[in-house]
Amino acid sequence: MTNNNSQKGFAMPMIIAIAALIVVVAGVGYYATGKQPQTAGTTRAPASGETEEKGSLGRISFKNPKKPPHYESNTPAHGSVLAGVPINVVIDFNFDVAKPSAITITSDGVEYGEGATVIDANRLTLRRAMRPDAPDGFYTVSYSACWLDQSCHDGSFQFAIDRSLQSGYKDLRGEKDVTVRLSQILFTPRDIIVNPGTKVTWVNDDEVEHYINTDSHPAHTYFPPQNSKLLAKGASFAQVFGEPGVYPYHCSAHVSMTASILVEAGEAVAMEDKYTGTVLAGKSAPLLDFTKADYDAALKSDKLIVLYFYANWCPICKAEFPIMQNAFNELSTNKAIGFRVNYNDDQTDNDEKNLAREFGVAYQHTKVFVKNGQRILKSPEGWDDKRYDTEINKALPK
Ligand SMILES: [Cu+2]
Repeated sequence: MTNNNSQKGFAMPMIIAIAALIVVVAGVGYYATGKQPQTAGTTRAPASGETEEKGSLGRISFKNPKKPPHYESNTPAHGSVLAGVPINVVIDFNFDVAKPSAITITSDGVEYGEGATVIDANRLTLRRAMRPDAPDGFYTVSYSACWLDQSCHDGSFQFAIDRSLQSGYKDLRGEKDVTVRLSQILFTPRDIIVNPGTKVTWVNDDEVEHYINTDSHPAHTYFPPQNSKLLAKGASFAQVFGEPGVYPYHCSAHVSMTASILVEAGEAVAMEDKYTGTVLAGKSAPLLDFTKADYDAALKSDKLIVLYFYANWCPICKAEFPIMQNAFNELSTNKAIGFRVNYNDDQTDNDEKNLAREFGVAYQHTKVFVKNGQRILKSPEGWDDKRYDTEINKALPK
């Protein structure tokens, strides 16, 4: 990575923090106690009272949740940080709830709950809509859960909204129909932004069976239309998302499968504006100066990633890299993304060192192809323009 972008020094710590947060979320499994999957996507649920530095909210500290008798779960999850406003808050019980149960959702003393508290038809869920203009910040949900015997019981939990987390989402607002593949026990792409009215279709590519389930687990009450039947290989499930807001979801069969849909009206952010690294070539398929944030975002897509390990003292690199730039300029696909990764020179940073180590790169001018997180090619040979064309086209996702 070269430091020819003055904003980079400022933006990188935050981006690394977000990237680290995403990794943490991906790696965390069930709650130790409740057997409940984490809230999906770029959100997480730290242990109660845990303090974490992340995103634009700085240090985050959540109080302990208060759980009344017969409490089961809630969405958003306690301690989760969401990339947008939840469409509603739901609290699930294993006992019939009754009037006058009530939910308040406040931040800095302002109420962001909208309309009345609703008791679902099954009588096990309390629900309240949230104002779509709720700002970034911390939210406390306080509720009174009443039983048929008229006794009421207090509970509370907290979550946060941090829209800067949207930088980790794949912006698909240019598309009316979006497909998410269930592949290798993951949702791909995982966290996405779509326009209101977009139809999202999930297709199972795996041999194992999957579900699409709205949070929480196992109540699945946040947005009930987003609950599929068991999906065998080749089976699909579709849902149109109308109301703006964030939709955390998961697969009930696999803890690694959490994701999030953000429904928000707008234009897809232009690709060039989305990168933190300098664009060195390419239009539909960009070739970038490596940054960890851009690389991590690419890893979350189904794109072919082409890495060039480049040393600024190496004459072969200097001669070959322009050939790679030409190759990217001529690509008409948006299914490839390239990175120039500094290697063994005075501009090599730790992320770049780690990447070289991860892929066992022993020489400068080595090319590495990565697809779906797997290294599919490593070549230390010098390539001409024809070889670039052949190798990239051969490896592009179908
Ligand atoms: Cu699954």
